Amino acid sequence: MEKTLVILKPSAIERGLVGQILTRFQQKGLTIVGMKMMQLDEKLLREHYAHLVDRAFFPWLLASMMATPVIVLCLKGRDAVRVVRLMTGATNGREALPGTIRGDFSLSGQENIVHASSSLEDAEVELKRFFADGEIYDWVPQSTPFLYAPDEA
Ligand code: IDP
Ligand code: MG
Repeated sequence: MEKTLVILKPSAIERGLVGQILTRFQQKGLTIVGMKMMQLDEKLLREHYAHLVDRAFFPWLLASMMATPVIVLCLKGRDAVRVVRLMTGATNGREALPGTIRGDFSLSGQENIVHASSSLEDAEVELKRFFADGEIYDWVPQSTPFLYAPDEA
């Protein structure tokens, strides 16, 4: 089973969307195997957003991501990385399709509610970045036979 990282960004925390977003992932059948609140700092964000540090908007992104504590999630499921990206929608909330998290909750390219790992390789690196050893609980739900066929689980 794949694992992926989701961050409920300050835009989700400040707007009181945490419950609705968690509900979406749970309704889909994804398993929460890690979850905690943490305050991000500049050092960690420069690693996490290394591909964006030279962009003019990076100082705004930094401030935005440090504005409140965030909630980090590790979600587990079949093809979880791709499934969660589909549920997240396009980066810019104005372009994201209705039905996606960004499409339903955001009008912004920056204040776009959630981060989700974009590939399996990124997910592995990002989960190590945000979770310490012992903070991910690899439990198997009793409902697994009602979520997957035998060859999917
Ligand atoms: P992603 O979050 O959809 O993977 P990335 O290109 O990796 O998109 O960008 C990371 C984050 O940086 C975005 O989620 C958004 O918060 C912010 N960002 C990306 N592009 C812009 C922009 O053009 N203006 C402002 N913020 C941006
Ligand atoms: Mg990205």
